[in-house]
Amino acid sequence: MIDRLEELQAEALEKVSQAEELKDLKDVRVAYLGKKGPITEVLKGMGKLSNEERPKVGQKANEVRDAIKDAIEVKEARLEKEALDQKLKEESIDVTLPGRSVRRGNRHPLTSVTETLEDIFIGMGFSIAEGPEVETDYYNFESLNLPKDHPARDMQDTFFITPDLLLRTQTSPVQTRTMEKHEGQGPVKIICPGKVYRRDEDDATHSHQFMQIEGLMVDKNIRMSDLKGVLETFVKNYFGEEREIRLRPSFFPFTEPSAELDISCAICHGEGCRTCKQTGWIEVLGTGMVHPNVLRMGGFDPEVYSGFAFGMGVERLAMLRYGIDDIRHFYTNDVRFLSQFK
Ligand code: 2U9
Repeated sequence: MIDRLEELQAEALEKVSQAEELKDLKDVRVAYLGKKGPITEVLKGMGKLSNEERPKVGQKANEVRDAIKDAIEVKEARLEKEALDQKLKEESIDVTLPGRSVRRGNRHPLTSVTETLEDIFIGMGFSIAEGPEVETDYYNFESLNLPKDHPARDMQDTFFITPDLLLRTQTSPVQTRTMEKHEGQGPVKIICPGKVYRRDEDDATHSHQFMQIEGLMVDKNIRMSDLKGVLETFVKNYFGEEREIRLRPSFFPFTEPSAELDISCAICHGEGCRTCKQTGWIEVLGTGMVHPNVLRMGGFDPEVYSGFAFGMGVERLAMLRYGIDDIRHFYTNDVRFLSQFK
């Protein structure tokens, strides 16, 4: 029996040394060490042996089993390592190859200009207020001192949805709504950025949909000098320290007195050129002291409170800053245009 065991060991070790794949080793393990294998058979037959022989055969069987097991494990480890080395060799990555660069997008110029404007006014203590783009006749017109027969309410200028519902023509309704929420208590200090709609024919300077930022400050003792200080700070921040401002009388139904704010032309420095139409000045926004009727409709007592408001078109401000000559560039999504604002 001892001889048979030694024979089996030699046979198994030979097969282990010939094994080329992990699968071959698995076969050897099943064939020699498995439940139905020859060594198990030997161990099962030990009952028939004499008391003297039994321990010797038992010990030998264990030795043979351990030797085969060890040989399989050593070979297994070697084959696994070889397989891994081979895999690493085949799948090696050249880390020195330059990567494929991803094209980075950028904010839409109207978004970045809006954010710049917001930052400037937030820096002066204003908060941002938003409201619906579909408005009622009351908030868009009536509450802003635009009575029923006012030409701005003409069907020609406004997108009406029903006789009482329309697409807002300015962001001013947001300001009346905010005033109402304050229930007659100041201060109100807000800017309202957002889309507005007008029944204009689209051309280089007009669009039926555009963006506005309007501002409103209401408190006790607000004067025209506050208006001028805030707007001058805004102009110097947005257009540059060297820009001068001037206020030119104008008319809006919701402000009294009303004015247009001009900035000095950066191209000709006041000499007169094509950009400023030979005037030396460029119109930037409309402004004025809030009309007493508008304060009253917003829930504020015009005997106690006063305020100023202003409104500007974001596209126009972006066009002035970047020298863009056609408003339609903002809406046609030509990447050659958009990617210049990184
Ligand atoms: C309330 C009271 C007053 C907002 C104002 C302007 C003057 C103005 C235009 C600029 C170019 C609109 O985009 S544009 O076409 N806006 O000139 N807007 S004062 O006045 C208000 C707003 C709300 C309660």
